[in-house]
Amino acid sequence: MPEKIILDCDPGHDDAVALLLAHGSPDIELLAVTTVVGNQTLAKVTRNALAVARIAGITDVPFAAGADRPLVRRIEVADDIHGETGLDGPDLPDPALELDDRHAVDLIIDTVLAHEPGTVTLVPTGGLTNIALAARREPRIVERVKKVVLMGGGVHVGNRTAVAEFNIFIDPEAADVVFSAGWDVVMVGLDLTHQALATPEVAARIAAVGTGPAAFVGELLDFFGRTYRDVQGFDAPPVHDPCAVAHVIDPSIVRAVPTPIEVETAGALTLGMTVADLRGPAPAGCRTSAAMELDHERFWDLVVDALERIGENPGSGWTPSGRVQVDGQVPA
Ligand code: PIR
Ligand code: CA
Repeated sequence: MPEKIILDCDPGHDDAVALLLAHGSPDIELLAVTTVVGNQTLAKVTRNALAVARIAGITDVPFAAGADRPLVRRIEVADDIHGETGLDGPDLPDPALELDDRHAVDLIIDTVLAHEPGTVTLVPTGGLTNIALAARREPRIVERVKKVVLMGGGVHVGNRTAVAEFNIFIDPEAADVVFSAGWDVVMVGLDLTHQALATPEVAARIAAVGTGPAAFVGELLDFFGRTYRDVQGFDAPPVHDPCAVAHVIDPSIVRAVPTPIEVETAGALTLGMTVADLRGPAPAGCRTSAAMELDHERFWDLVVDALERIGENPGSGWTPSGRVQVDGQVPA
């Protein structure tokens, strides 16, 4: 039986890959997609989500827009990494899908309550504003969801600050609500996602799929690779968000260990840090875990397999720009 998920995202290059993986994987049933302010404004990331849906050929999944700002803090976007549109690089087609009328928080709640208890997994890959609001608005979903598998945080690493990861840092109060709500939380943080590098070999495998959607991923990774190189000094970009989807598909590919984790909301130097207690075995009843070890080969197998299953999509409204070399080399 495929795992039922709701993807709450802020596309975002790696969010787009997560959406393609979720759509193309035979082990995932994508119930709904919701958007949240993060990498760019809500309007931009929502448009991006709909454009990616068209390229992927997603026609029968509800998409809804959610929070346009964090619970308490000012909006902070990641235009240094994701560009002015939030999905710079490829030219995007006009969306074909209409947004659902509901607010994302209502779509999340309705979708969870419409399915059997313990069957729906939430997969947030942006700030946690929508998820926190949903948990507060309808506490029954905390009992009903199977688990929350989120991309965010990290045990030893930060990217927005020395110790804080972007998705947690932009809305630490929401992250605190989500980590302490009482449901199972798997933190797929930077310790794990910095192993999910789109190396030249990976880019070559994706190019070899030879379809429009795969070429689209190639153009995304080309832009993302350039900014990651220029801004953060990486040789190859870490493709964070599909790691959370991969954990849902097969936890032996994205391996997590039980660890108590709390979110810092008051620190002067440590705001947004996910503080993991690594002393000894986790106490009985610990509901949080941290992903630490990636099977790189099998992770990219999942992504390539999903792209092969998606295949060619004549209605995508998208053609490659020709700006990306397809021999696996990232142009200088
Ligand atoms: C990636 C992101 C934000 C900032 C940087 N520097 C890199 C986005 C990704 O979409 C991912 O979900 C998470 N936030 C990684 O921090
Ligand atoms: Ca994201």
